[in-house]
Amino acid sequence: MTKKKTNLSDHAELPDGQSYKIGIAVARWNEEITSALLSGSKQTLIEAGVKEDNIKVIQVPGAFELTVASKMLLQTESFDGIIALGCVIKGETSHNEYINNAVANGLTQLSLVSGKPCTFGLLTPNDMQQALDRSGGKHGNKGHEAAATVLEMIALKKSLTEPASKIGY
Ligand code: DLZ
Repeated sequence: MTKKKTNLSDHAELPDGQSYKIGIAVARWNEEITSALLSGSKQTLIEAGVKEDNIKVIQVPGAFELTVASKMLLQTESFDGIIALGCVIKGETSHNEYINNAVANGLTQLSLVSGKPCTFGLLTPNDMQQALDRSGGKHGNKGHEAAATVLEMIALKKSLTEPASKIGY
């Protein structure tokens, strides 16, 4: 029987990231959570061989700003991919739905228009405990998964666009 997939990082082998350049946009809102996501992402990039000098982190006030910040990163430097990190906790109103949908749609559009992966490291929990569980707790660290995913997508793009060198002919 196949095991239900609950965690992207359980299954992913990290590609060699030593030539990769990656931008990270991280929201300050719910900073306790987003700083843990950031640590998870950076740790994964370093494990894959990405050079510290090739990782740029920028902070934004809240998750709503993640899309435009990701676009700014892509416009100003030649990043291979972007990781967007944030945490919107459900409250009394439906603000979380507007922000989460805007970020998901924005990052999707940005990925399509730029042709570069912009991964969704936005937690959308119902409460603080769910956020803690996903930022280094019992459900892992989604910052790690967003980083593993951007690495895999960059490697995929390179495998499609950079033909392997031919020897002998
Ligand atoms: C306004 C707001 C609220 C209520 N909640 C959150 C949240 O839980 N997480 C988050 O990252 N940002 C929140 N924000 C701020 C918005 O993302 C945004 O920064 C402001 O609406 C200004 O555009």
